Amino acid sequence: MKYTERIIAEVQKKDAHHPNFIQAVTEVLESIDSAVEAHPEYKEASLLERLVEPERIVMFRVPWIDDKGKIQVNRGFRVQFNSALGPYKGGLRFHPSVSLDTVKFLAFEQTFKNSLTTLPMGGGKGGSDFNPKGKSDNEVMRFCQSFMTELSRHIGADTDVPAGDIGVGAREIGYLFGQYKRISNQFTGVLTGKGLDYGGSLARTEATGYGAVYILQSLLQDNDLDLAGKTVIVSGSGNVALYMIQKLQQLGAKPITASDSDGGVYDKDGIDFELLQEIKEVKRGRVSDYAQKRPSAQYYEGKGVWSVKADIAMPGATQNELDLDDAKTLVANGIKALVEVSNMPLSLEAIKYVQEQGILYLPSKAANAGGVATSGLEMSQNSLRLGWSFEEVDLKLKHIMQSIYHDSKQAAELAGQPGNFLIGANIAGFNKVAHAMMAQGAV
Ligand code: NDP
Ligand code: 2IT
Repeated sequence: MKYTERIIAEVQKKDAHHPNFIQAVTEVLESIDSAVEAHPEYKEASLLERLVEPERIVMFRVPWIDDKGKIQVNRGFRVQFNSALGPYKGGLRFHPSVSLDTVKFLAFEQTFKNSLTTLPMGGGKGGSDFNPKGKSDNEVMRFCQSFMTELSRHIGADTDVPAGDIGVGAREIGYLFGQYKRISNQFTGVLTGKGLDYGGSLARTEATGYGAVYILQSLLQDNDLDLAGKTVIVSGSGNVALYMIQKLQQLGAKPITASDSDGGVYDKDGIDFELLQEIKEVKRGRVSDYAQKRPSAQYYEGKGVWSVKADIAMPGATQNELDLDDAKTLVANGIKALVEVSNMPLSLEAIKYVQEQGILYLPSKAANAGGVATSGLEMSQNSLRLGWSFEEVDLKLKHIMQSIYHDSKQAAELAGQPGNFLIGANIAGFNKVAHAMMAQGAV
């Protein structure tokens, strides 16, 4: 049995109750096999055993008082997965579906993604099963203050730097930062995604969506295709999906769908970015509100957007949003490219199918790395105690996405799998982490 296969089997056994984590580990280990086999010293050093075991997991009670004066209790998590390349870095997710499995898979993925950015960041992720939806601002604030009261013991600008993810945006980061500052008596870059008035970076809000479109551009150009004029199906309507839609339009493409957990909208005239932004960011509304305001839009309750015919698909909502049947529908509809923008949006079978069918495919570790890369740039600005212009940050983001494309492509070629960006991104991300872990000894 190969070393990678043995470790996958061990994780399946040890973490049998963590299916998403098993899925993420399987995807990575299967694809880095050639890079691992080329270095017998990795097996000697039990490198993979260490790579799949988080350095530290913190789980805690989050009690908070709702508007009726009742004490509510949620569960909080922070998984500090790997610090070989820098302080733990990764977002916080507030969603009722969040479990230890969710944050473990995300922190594992984050380790390789952060490596791909080439910035000095280790991998971590956290969150809670708290649902911000339908809560008042005061309730969200009291929850965030309680959450940070415990989390503050475990993080720091040189230790672990959280950011946003699903359910954690500018409002939540503001409350979390305020409480950290109050407890620690320090104004430091302990969180990213901060407001522009208090240490945030220009272009961080837009970065994940913009970055995904920049790397899509590299992929299309490399294949003699033009982004202008292409129709794109997008899922989600949160931070990532919104700014992906904006950048696609700026570059002449036509995004025609958006969705949330209640349903999807198809707008034959192309999504009206300002209207969707107003509904989602200002009013905290639903995509069904969008459909009501746009005569050209159709709303599909409870349905995904994958049956809409288009040139390109960019899932941007959550994990496992496309299974094998959805992938077959996309291929049957003549899709040319699929860019994963949410974390782990495709099942293992769906990825395999899309690749076998010769669809241009970019995995999420490469495609959504622009968010955390710009968080890395926010950390740099905080350390320097100065701020760069939007154009400067955006240009750096563009260069990072181009170099992720190039490094992943090159790693795939070296592995004898030209054009396989799953293998390329995973190997390029893994190599750096592996070298650093070997250099740092048995830790
Ligand atoms: P938001 O909370 O801003 O938006 C999430 C969107 O996805 C909403 O439209 C939400 O709909 C939908 N959604 C969430 N959970 C589900 C679900 N279980 N089923 C169906 N729809 C769902 O989050 P982001 O836009 O920040 O994150 C989207 C994805 O991108 C996530 O996978 C995240 O991990 C990833 N990502 C985010 C980065 C960032 O910088 N923010 C960076 C890199 C990756 P509803 O309102 O109904 O819940
Ligand atoms: O999944 C991700 O990369 C994020 N949610 C962003 C993490 C960060 O630290 O900016």
